[in-house]
Amino acid sequence: MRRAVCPGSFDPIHNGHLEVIARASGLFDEVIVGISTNYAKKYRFSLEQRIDMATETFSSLRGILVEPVGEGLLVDYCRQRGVSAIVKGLRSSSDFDYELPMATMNRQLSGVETVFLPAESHYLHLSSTLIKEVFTLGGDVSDFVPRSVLKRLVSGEPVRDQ
Ligand code: COD
Repeated sequence: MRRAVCPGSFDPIHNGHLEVIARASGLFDEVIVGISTNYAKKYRFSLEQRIDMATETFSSLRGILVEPVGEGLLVDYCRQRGVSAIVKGLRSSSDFDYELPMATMNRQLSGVETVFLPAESHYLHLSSTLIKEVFTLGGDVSDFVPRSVLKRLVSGEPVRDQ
């Protein structure tokens, strides 16, 4: 079984993420949407909420699992879960500059390869940060996020403790 992980903060998950994850699932037998925790980062949504939003989004799709990847090295998680590839979406050359050293480090540490998928042109501009800003300033983000996310943004669901 060829298993890959699509890691990210997913704070919140958006349609650019969805598109890359769906394409990854066509390349691997199983794709794990790996929700990361970095205690240096301030998230809008708790880990539990980020997991719930992604789980609701992919609930009807076979071969896509959602789980936390912990706060340690991603390659340690990959070893524990039998993951052979990390899949990342690339929007721009700055994404590439940021991702390339991590991909090289991860391969040298563990042999786990990173597969880069170019972002769909329609979603090149999407980031979780921009979506939160547009929403906070009163913009309509319904074309950019799945229903599970819109619901929580609109309801103003507060961050739940983890
Ligand atoms: N279209 C396509 N792909 C997109 C889009 C879009 N519009 N927006 C984002 N993406 C991609 C990103 O490029 C990224 O690959 C992924 O989706 C997740 O995005 P985010 O913003 O939710 O996630 P980040 O950038 O906060 O996540 C960073 C990671 C957690 C993936 C990274 O820091 C990591 O791998 N950490 C693990 C810890 C570790 O092992 N560190 C040592 C590395 S050598």
